Amino acid sequence: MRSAMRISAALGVLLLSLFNTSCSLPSVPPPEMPVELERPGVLQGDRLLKKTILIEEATVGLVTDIRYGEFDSLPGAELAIVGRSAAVFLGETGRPKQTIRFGMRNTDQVVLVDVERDGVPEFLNRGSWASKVVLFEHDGTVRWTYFSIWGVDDAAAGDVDGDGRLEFVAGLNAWGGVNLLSADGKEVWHQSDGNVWHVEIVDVDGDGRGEILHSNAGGELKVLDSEGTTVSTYKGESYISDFTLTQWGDDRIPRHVVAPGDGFIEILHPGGGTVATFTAPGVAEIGGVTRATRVRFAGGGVYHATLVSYPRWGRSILYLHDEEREIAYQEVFGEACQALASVPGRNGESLLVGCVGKVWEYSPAGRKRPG
Ligand SMILES: [Ca+2]
Ligand SMILES: [Ca+2]
Ligand SMILES: [Ca+2]
Ligand SMILES: [Ca+2]
Repeated sequence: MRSAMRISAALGVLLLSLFNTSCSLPSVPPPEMPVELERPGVLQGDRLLKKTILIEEATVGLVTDIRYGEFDSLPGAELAIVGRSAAVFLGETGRPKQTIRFGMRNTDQVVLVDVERDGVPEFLNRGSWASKVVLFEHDGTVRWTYFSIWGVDDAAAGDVDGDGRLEFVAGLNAWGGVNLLSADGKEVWHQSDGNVWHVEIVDVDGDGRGEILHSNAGGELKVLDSEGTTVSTYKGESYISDFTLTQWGDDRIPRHVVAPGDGFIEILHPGGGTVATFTAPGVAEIGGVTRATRVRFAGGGVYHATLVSYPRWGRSILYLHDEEREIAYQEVFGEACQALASVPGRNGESLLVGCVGKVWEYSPAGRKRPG
């Protein structure tokens, strides 16, 4: 009964987010905003961190991905700020080197990918009911699009067969199931399931090939191999719809699951099993967009950062939990910020939060900005 109510509530959230709050669904009352989200500001740990604006660039729109790496043929790393409308690459001086505008509007969550691993990044619009899955070329033109009559909930990129080229997986709404797409965006296989809210490709068993990890109408997580065969199905403490990946323990790349619950954040092994639970007042189980990263500040402070964004309430909440799993920092934003990253500086890392046309940089208070 409880799980049926959760599915109904999750459907309601999805429909309401689609048709905005003007749509009334009498059978599913809209969830109330947690009281902790009402007033934007730093709620805890205001002496821990210093917050500055890294970049303000309206042309990017809502920032949905931030990546640090070698993204052009010139020496030195770049910081990629990817938004719904454009991507900006910053050089080591912090100045923009290149701006790429996307040749299609109506995007949702655009992330940086490199399909051929040739060092030239492309961009994936992960898609939603309101937008297609789109692979943009490096110059922002459209390479291919994918859509389904069921509606897309999410899509992700990863190498499932270990040949060095990325495949794509699309999670579809209602009874659309899960579809694996080739590097060219063509359907390879289909597996049935209900409401595939969120998908990722992650190497669950450590053999160098990615497995498909997705949530479903039952609030479960499911692991599929490269052929689409179910490897495992498991549940967390909460109903899992949206989730994200983070580094935990010895992870060199993000591969542990982060799922929001009502008032807490749960970290799970990608193959199943809870490894940590963080108290997080104001976090709601359903309707959020979750981002997470580990951050190692100068001076040795190591924190697990989680950002949960609620488009329907125009709010997001940032938590930093310390190694004792206590809340070290808590901030509410008066907008639905959707990007979080830790990036290296000269002494330690800094934490970046991407909002609408803007990226905030957090570094330890009382120290010079690293980098
Ligand atoms: Ca470079
Ligand atoms: Ca490429
Ligand atoms: Ca491949
Ligand atoms: Ca694997």
